[in-house]
Amino acid sequence: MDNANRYADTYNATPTGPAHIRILDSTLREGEQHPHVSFSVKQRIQIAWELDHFGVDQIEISPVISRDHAEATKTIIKQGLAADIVAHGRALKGDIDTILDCGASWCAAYLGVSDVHMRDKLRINREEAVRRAVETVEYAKSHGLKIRFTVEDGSRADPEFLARICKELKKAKVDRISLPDTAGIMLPHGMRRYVRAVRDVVGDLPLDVHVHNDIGFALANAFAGCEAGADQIHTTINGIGERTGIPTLAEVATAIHYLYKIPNEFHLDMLGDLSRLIDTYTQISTHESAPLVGTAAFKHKAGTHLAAVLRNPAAYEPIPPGAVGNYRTIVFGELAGKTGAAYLASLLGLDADKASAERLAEGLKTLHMGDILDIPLVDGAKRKVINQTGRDSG
Ligand code: HCA
Ligand code: CU
Repeated sequence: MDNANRYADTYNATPTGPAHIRILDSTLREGEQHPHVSFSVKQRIQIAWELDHFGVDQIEISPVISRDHAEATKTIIKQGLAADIVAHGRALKGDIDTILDCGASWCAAYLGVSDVHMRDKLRINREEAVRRAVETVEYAKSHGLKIRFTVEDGSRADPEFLARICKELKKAKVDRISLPDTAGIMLPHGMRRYVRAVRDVVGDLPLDVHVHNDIGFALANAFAGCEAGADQIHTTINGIGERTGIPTLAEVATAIHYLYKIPNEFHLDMLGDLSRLIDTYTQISTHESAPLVGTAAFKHKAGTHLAAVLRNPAAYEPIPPGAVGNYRTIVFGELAGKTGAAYLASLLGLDADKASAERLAEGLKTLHMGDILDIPLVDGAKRKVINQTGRDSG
């Protein structure tokens, strides 16, 4: 079978694009900032194990929220997972102390650097912000921690001030800087400029991108940021987070593998189960048309689509559903057409000649939405219908 995506791949090719993109998953930190989401300690530990097995590079959790978060952080750190456990807190010595108390080796500290955050949230001036940022990094480093510093709301900060604080962070030997789009206001080309502006002042210091989805650009912005020199994207399972959240683990990992074609060791086939696990623990059900993991992500309805998919699923699918732990479904409803009808008959063990397939298709047209049958498409059945309609399986 030829590769149906090959010309699209040519358009997508990024000859100077990122050689490697890492994933930090923040389901246990940003994810718990989603309304009504709060995992139990046991659930946090299980989620950390699953994320580690999936193959993310870093797992973020905030021990400073409560005693129970600190307990989960300590226990997760003791598991000796392959992923770094990044303990997240404010740019305050007290938060670093809590993090140290958990036995962490990696931490992340955040501080608002936009005028609106400094003036109306923190009530500090620029000098104070620089002082706090530098002090926090020096304090963490002096205690042997690796530290990522987040210039919160950086996309809305005065670029001159942003450059200054990033320069100071580098001087203080910060290990990474996270460039967030905290209010979800960026466009992909704006995100590129934002990352490049910081890249220009910090040289080869590794940069993360943490982008919110308020207007729906988060996924595009995350990759735009990586094309401009960041090397780590923040995700959560199902994209949960403050307000409309951040890019989903499924979308980011799948894009790294299938679109950017960057070598990786992600277990993409865990994505469906991971999504359902978080649905269960949060009691928030993922929308059926959620990319990759939604129940409709590989569901085909229109007769023309069914006819094509029965011969070659690549006609209407970007990747095989099993690769991301999902499955293909055929909808037998008013749009199924003759091919769909013949296929349905074959599934029921009936021999449908042309005339009865047409009659069945007419009957399907009278179905109401509630009567529609969703049937997972299996390979054996596919071959049957192809024989029946006299088609070559190609
Ligand atoms: C927050 C801030 C943050 C931090 C991101 C990061 C943001 O919600 O408290 O640490 O990389 O969106 O700016 O999530
Ligand atoms: Cu955030």
